[in-house]
Amino acid sequence: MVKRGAFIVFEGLDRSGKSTQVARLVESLNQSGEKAVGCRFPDRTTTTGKMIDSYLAQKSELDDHAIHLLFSANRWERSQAILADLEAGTTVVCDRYAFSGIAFSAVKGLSYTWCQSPDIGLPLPDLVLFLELAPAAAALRGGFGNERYETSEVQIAVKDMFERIGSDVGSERWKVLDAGRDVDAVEKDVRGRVEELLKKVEGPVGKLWA
Ligand code: DGP
Repeated sequence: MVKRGAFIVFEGLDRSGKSTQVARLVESLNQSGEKAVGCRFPDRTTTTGKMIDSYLAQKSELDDHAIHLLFSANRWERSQAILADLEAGTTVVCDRYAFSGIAFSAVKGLSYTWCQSPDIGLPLPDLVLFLELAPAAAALRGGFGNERYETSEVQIAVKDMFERIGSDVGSERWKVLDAGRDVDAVEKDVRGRVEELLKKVEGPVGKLWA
């Protein structure tokens, strides 16, 4: 039987370096002979993703509940492909996931448990690497653009919400990494944690919030 792949998620504030670390991890795993693919949410290429992109670019308005459900649908659309990769022995490294979903929606005042519910049953990550960066430091990194949520107030509130989510997920699965270090140092830390994980991944993929 093929050993299944690991499901690894990066979370963090905007500008915390997630996309760079996802790309580097996928490349280094493949170079060392571990099959790995990257993915990101929101996936802006699908029909729901295009609606999300327009909302984020502030070209359209949507009720807070409706956009939350669209973000969740965007994850469900990809879920079978993630499971298929994992079962085929490919590690999946994902840039944001359902934890961003709760963090960004709950800070708008939606109920935390209501925010969790549409994501119940999604593939459960084996490891969540939370790239921690002070919101002020994140804002200095190239500044914010014009997308919705790219303001210091939102990012500060989101950071607090991520802390609550991390404690609900539990420290076995949720690891906080200092993203204030240089890119290579963060990459080395990531790689060390992923090597530990790959030694022990086994059994079926779990279900989120179940
Ligand atoms: P990115 O493509 O990683 O820059 O993310 C786009 C923005 O959308 C970012 O500010 C975080 C936010 N976001 C990501 N996922 C969700 C989600 O599930 N729900 C909500 N409300 N916002 C999200």
